[in-house]
Amino acid sequence: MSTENKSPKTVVNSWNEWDPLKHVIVGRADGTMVQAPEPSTERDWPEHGFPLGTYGPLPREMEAKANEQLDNFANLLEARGIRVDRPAPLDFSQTVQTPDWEQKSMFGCMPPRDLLLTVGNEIIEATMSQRSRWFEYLCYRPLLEQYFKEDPFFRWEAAPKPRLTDETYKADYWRQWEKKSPEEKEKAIYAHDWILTEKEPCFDAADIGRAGKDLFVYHSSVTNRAGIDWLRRHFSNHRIHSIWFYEAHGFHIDATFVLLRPGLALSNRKRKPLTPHMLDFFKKNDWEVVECAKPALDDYPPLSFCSPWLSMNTLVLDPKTICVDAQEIEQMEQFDKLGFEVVPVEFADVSPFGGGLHCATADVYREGTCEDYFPHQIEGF
Ligand code: ABU
Repeated sequence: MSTENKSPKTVVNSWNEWDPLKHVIVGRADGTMVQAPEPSTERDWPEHGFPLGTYGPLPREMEAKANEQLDNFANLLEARGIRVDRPAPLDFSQTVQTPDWEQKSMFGCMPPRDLLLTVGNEIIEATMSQRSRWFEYLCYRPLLEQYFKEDPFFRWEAAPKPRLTDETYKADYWRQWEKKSPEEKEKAIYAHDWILTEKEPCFDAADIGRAGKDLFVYHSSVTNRAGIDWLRRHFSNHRIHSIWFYEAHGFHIDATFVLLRPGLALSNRKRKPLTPHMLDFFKKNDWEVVECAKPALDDYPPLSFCSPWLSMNTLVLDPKTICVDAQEIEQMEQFDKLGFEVVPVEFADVSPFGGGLHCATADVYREGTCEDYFPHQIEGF
């Protein structure tokens, strides 16, 4: 598992979340930080040594456990004949800056899915919307350079780097949020009144669910309308569906609404879709949308910004085989009943490093072509 070339035949190709997986990137936990405060993010975990305003590397023993689980996962995939590449971590504790701002720390490179969006023979580096993650693409450059040399058809793209000045964020958003009454918070959820303004396009790649011609994009706290508009113009041969859910400050579609195989999607049992017509759209195209099982955890694990809904954060190896966090007994049982071969993967220690099995991976190659799984479109969705 190095960035060295193990297979001379790199081909970038992946159109959806389920075709047979043959080549994937698996992240690393090395040096991951509790990020320094920035307009979009403030960590406040006093009971675990990081009160508001403080930052620093996640404890070394946590990092070692997470890396062990990531390495084991990579080995498991390789044993199934899947090529695995790994990113090159940086010193994430360093201060970074652009002409517009200085940020006291970076984040890490555990979740490649957040940054890399593969659509067909193209990989896009997402804009990201946090200053601490602005330079994260550098961890993947050795791999992307390699793919570019090896695959003459690989389209290497980067979305416009956002300025991320104070104008990208609503002023004093978090203080104002704390002052809101429950009714006002409810109203904000329905209005998707999140921290990003529409100053410039912003999106995380993990907000996009891929189903051939149709791409579903979560209008979340890290993806704004301008970001969705940029994706719509960029993927002009695709249909981009902007969706959102009942969740304050939700982010990333892969713990909220997961496309499992043609005709089957998994929906979060708490974060209901708020987009009009969304469920009708799936029904009209003969897709079954099932509610996920009860997650193993009741709350966020220590030092993790990821929710218990990582229970849904799974990696489909092919339409019949799915990797699931081994602690998610009920979710595994549900997948079993839905006809999947379930591959349990010990992964609970990875959560504080930015996600679950889907987050921890980015597709490079899945067999298959661009298909139309939704021939019946609905006006306005
Ligand atoms: N990156 C997926 C995490 C999303 C969530 O915690 O709900």
